[in-house]
Amino acid sequence: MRAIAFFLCAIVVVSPLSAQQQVITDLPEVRGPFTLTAVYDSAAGHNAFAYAGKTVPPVIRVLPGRVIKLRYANNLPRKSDEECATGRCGNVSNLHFHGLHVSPERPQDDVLTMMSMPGEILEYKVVVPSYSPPGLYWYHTHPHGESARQDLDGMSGAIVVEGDASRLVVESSMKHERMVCVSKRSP
Ligand SMILES: [Cu+2]
Repeated sequence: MRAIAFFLCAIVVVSPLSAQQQVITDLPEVRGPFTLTAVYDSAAGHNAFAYAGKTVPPVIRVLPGRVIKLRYANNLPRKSDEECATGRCGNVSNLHFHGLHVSPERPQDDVLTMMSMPGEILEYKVVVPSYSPPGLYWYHTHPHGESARQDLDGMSGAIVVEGDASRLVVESSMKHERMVCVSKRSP
């Protein structure tokens, strides 16, 4: 069977829910420097992003003109059971910041020369231009030959560029902004 996957995020504005009504937990959020780890999730049986002890990728929130500082630790096993485009996966990994108008040079959105083998760490400092339109973007792994497998494994997360007037409306109206990300994986 052909493997398929999708990743979809949306920002929704809702009224506060009571504890009984709360059926979806909020995604973790980061606004400052943080560490993202690539791990093998033995419970799920595939690779995953891990943050703060859970295999749930955080939502990166950033203002235009600021810098996303991120340490990406590749803790994937050296030997993989998964098949990639060119044969057995080598668990090489890196990150791509999808949709942002940022530099393709190291240590920013360099998917060509920034590459980590298992056991290695990449340090990203991604300058988000001051003219960046507020909105929803995403990050995912991008090692050529292996990114399809890793993205199918769900190694992706959301980026929110803040700063629009609608956020002020949300904060002044007692409404609650929630990020909902859905990903689906088939073998
Ligand atoms: Cu992309």
